[in-house]
Amino acid sequence: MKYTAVIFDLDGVICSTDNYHYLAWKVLAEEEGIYFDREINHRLRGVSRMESLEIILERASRAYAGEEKAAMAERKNLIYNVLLEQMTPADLPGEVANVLHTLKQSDVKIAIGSSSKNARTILQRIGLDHAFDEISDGTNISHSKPNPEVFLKAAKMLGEQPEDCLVVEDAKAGIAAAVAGGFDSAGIGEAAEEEGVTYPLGAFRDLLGIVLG
Ligand code: B16
Ligand code: MG
Repeated sequence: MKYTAVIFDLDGVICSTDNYHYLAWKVLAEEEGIYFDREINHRLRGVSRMESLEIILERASRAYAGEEKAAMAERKNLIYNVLLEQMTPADLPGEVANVLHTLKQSDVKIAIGSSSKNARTILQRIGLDHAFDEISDGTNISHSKPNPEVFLKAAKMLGEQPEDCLVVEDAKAGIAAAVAGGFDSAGIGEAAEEEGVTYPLGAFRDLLGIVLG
């Protein structure tokens, strides 16, 4: 076995919640008359809620006070949570479910390493609330990716060293966080092209060959 544990990012790796993030931010942006599109939304992957808002406000025509920003982030989260109510176990891809099951059967520890404060809600909606050994998410970190804190905390919770864990990511910020923390990484989609990625993943199931060797 090449790795004793695998730390999975959530949004864009286990399930696809990026469209809900887009739709919720779009409501806010339109209310404020700020230009926002899917390309800008792409830059929000793996980045915290407040940092996402700062990226959106780059296009604003006026400055926003701290309390206004906090209220906007809270409102976005309320809209996002309403959208999340549509999610069901059908939103968990079968290939992902199979890989998680095989890793568990092979005694590989699995954890979540997500910037989201809604990670537990999402996992519950897709039927994975008891699937992971540990969950490190936006509720237990002070620094968002590309800071490695979320992955270092996940490794610590698992009782593993970074070099024994593989991080699976879809975002530039996530691969940078893995590199900064001393983790090998597997990159999905565009993250497969990122500098520093250890394994570009063609298909999710390729993880099994990498981890179980
Ligand atoms: P929340 P990940 C990230 O999830 C999303 O990719 C990013 O777009 C979002 O801003 C961030 O979570 C915070 O989410 O508002 O729910 O706390 O990719 O790290 O699983
Ligand atoms: Mg992600």
